[in-house]
Amino acid sequence: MTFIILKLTSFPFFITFESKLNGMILVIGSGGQVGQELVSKLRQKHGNDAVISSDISPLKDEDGPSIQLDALDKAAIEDSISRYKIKTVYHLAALLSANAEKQIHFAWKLNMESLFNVLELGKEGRIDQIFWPSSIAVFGPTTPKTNTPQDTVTDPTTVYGISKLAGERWCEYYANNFNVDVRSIRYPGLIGYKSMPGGGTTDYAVDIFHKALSDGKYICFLKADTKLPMMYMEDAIRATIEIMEAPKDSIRIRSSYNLAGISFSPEEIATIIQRQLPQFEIEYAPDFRQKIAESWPQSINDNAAQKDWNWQLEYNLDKMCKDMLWHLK
Ligand code: AKB
Repeated sequence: MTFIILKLTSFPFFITFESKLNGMILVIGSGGQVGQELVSKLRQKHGNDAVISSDISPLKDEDGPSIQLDALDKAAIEDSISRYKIKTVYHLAALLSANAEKQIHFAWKLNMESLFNVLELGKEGRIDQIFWPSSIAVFGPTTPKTNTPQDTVTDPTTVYGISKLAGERWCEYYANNFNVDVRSIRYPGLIGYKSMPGGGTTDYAVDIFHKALSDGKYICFLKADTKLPMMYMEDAIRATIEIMEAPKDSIRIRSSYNLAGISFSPEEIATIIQRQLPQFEIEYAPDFRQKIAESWPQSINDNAAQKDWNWQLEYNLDKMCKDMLWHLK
């Protein structure tokens, strides 16, 4: 148990609080869509100085310690772990589905080797806990399309999906054979107003809000009725922190947990946006991402996450759209 001194800049005194942290937290890939919001939430919770953000490019406007770190550079990660007394790693660096199709070998290298770098640190007992995100991309065209179960056919047809499925198997292997405390969630498409997604198939669901407000019009790269599971960032960040804080014994699944989120199609979200912005227009020009989207489930069953670590969703489609538009306006 560590005691952390938190300096409140708006108050001329220090407060001390007891944190559940046994050491510092490192977030690898902090510059991405999830990283930016996760770092900020973890800093609110544990204090700015307890969370080291890191990315391959230097990060700007940081509220706490930040380092430049290549997820493929094992020696640099090891050095940071020792130097900053890191005990928990959130490893987020990856190439997402659409980008990975353009650089298949690099995507495989980045997504797999960087995971091994972190799992090995867990095996060597140098860190206590690892979070690594998986994705609905582990599913494929022969997976049941609706209410997709936790354990079912996984036959991904994208490089990203193949790397996430392989990663899940390795996480379970390191947990079972080397007692590594690695925890994971199969993220649906993520939607937030603070950060932009980078190179995924579900990116349209963020772009649509920005274009609705700036241009009053959006040209969608998926067909109107392409239903996919998505989740508001508030819920996704809460899920990430809740799974990491759950008692070790309650995490029965060491590959990755399904999270359902909310399922909708481009035409459904456009209709909801039109309620607040009646002039908004949407057109459809499907590209290569349509095939990827069609290979993924339309809705997910997350009973296992609900049962094991009490997962509960807070944002439905209406609530998410209202919050997105309010913040972006
Ligand atoms: C993507 O579209 O690649 C990601 C994902 C579903 O993992 N958002």
